[in-house]
Amino acid sequence: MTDTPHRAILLLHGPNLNLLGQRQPQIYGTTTLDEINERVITRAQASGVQVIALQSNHEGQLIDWIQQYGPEIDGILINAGAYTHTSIALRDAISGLNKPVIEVHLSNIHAREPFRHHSMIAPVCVGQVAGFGWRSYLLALDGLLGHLGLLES
Ligand code: CA2
Repeated sequence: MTDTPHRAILLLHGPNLNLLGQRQPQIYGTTTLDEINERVITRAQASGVQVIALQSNHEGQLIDWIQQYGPEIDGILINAGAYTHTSIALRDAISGLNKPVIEVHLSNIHAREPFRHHSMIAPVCVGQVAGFGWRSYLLALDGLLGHLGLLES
């Protein structure tokens, strides 16, 4: 009997995303972070993949988690919130990891204020999904699982 390798991904949420569903529903929708996590976990489970879901308002904490969990996981889905547009440190943590990372956004950052159009982390990610509300996360999960060869072609 051959053992199936254990697969796991990290689902990282950055600053203020803990408030999802409570404020600015016209931009970010009414779905809460817990509900998004549940939907991603359920979909990933169907492919035999475990999800470690974490949120922090602190840049250094996000970087610590990337360093801490990085060696054990197969890839990352990250909505870095506003750090997307500012954080060279986060970009360095991602590029130092050598694992596939997908950037996720609820809103279409390219259709918003000019300061949101640029992503510091996009060049070190496999791809970016933006503008589909909570469904952005499921689309990004599909992208990551496909990239890892865990989806049927
Ligand atoms: O569209 C996205 O997912 C963003 O990453 C969300 C960030 C924003 O800074 C990025 O430009 C785009 C902001 C998240 C703030 O989330 C809130 C949720 C509810 C109430 C207030 C803020």
